[in-house]
Amino acid sequence: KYKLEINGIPVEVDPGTTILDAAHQVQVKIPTLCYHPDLPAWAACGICVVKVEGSPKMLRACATPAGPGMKIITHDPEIVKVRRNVLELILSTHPNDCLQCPRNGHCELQRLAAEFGIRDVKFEHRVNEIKPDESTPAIVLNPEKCVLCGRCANVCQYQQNVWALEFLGRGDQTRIAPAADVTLNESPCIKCGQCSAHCPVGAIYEQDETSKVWEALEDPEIYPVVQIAPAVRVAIGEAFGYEPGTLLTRKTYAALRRLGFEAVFDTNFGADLTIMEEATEFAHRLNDGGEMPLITSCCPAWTDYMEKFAPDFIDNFSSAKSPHEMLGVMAKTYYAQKMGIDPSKIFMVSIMPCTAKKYEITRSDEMFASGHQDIDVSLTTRELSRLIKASGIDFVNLPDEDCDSILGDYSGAGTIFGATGGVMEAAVRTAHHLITGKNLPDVNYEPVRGLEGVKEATLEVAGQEIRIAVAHWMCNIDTVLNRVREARERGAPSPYQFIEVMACRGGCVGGGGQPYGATDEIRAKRARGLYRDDESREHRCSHENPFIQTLYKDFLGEPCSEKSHELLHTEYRP
Ligand code: HC0
Ligand code: SF4
Ligand code: SF4
Repeated sequence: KYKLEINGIPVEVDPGTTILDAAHQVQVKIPTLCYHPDLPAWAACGICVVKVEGSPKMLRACATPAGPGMKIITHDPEIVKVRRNVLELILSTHPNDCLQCPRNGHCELQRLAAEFGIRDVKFEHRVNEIKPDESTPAIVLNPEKCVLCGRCANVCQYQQNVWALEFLGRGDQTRIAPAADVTLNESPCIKCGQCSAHCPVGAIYEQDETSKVWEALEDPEIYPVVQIAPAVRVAIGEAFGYEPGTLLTRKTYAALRRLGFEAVFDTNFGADLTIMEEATEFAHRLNDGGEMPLITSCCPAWTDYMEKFAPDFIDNFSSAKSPHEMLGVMAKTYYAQKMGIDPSKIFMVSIMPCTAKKYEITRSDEMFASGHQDIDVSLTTRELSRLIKASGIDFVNLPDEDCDSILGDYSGAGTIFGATGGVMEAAVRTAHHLITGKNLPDVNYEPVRGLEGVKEATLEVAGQEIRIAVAHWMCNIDTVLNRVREARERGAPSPYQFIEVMACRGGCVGGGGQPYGATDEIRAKRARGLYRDDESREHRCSHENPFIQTLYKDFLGEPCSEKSHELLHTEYRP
């Protein structure tokens, strides 16, 4: 351990600790802008400068290791003046239309300006006028607002392995743009939204579709219904002052009813349905020697990635649609028939932790399986919190309410979908039952839980060894795919039979549409919230959900039946 002093306070740190982290340890907050705890320090902005006794120049706390014996000053009038200057320079090229900005109230630049008491900027105000790129249905890029922090490019290139964003131009013409200066839609972007979750300002954000939802809610001709994704319930509270991971399922149902939705469903029910189809598909492949491994396909950023970068795995993809799509079709067929509602009047809104779901809902003809667009609008968790706030609902003091059980009551397996490993765990619970006729002795399948990038496990089912891999956060996916490719080249059997992939770090709990400020600590807390939900459910396995059993009995027949195929399955194309 190194011993040093920060503002006269002694501190002991491990070698390699940055000055920024050492300061955190003794409750000293050094302001930052380009730095993000998920990413390696890039030292672009210069706001975190500090003085180190004996060093002639100020050093950047985010990128300088704390050394033994250092005497560090983090705040004095001279340092504050330098930081102010940096901020004023950034503000001099930044549009000052905060009122119209999607990040108003959540902007790191706005917060810093307020903390430094900046009301006026001494430099001339000149903004590079660049039109926003609205070419994708998922995210908007508005380079005019960009502060050149580099977070989005780092996330896109190194964390997501997509390389859709980079800096173009030089000097004061430098701007963030899709590589080769094409539109985002023409770029390899997979719409994961991680850039929007990491941008400190309003330069990248989700396509805001709240006004479409307001219109539907006000139209007397329309029957608006809604569903919430697994990961929303453990993160929405962050917008209302709750600890990350607080389980707020039933308050969210109540808020949605007050907003005016006629029926409130739960994507977790859709997740149970996905498991019935996917586990059956797995059992068929296993027994009939089908294409192995089976790879989960419920993450639309991942399917987009696969179609663009790994089309050699198309035959491995599960054809089962994602849970919210399945729920959308069921609402416009089964539910509509049962309730005697004209499906063309039903307006289905999905509340998702995700920006890519905005793209998924029109990605192919199969997303219109009910004869209508199965999901009309997909909102992010952030958009839902804005809807709730704008409608004057006192979320914190809402009573708990129930959802509409028919497409709402869910098993514990459905809820853990929102955490990396959860889809696999849910699938294992039901696949084991399908193959052996018995539930696992312990349904808690720990080897697939946690934030490690690649998790592997071997499960014994009826004397057969099933090898499993779970990968999340796109930079980890190639490791797993390459192991399968190597085996293919050697003509050897696949090293895995079943693979789960989620594009975002931590799975959907870390989705690109979740409340701002996620770190691994926060992702882990959100995941723990889902596992607590799982433990508290009466049924822990999808096949035990009585409403799922009724749905098959009354409407679908068997899992993977002809009707299921027509409504609940899709295809992938290179
Ligand atoms: Fe997910 Fe989903 S679990 S992708 O991560 O599979 O977005 O939460 O809603 O559809 O259920 C996101 C989360 C979902 C879907 C489910 C899956
Ligand atoms: Fe890159 Fe994802 Fe952003 Fe697209 S949405 S630019 S893939 S980080
Ligand atoms: Fe940073 Fe946002 Fe600009 Fe990307 S778009 S460089 S995250 S300010």
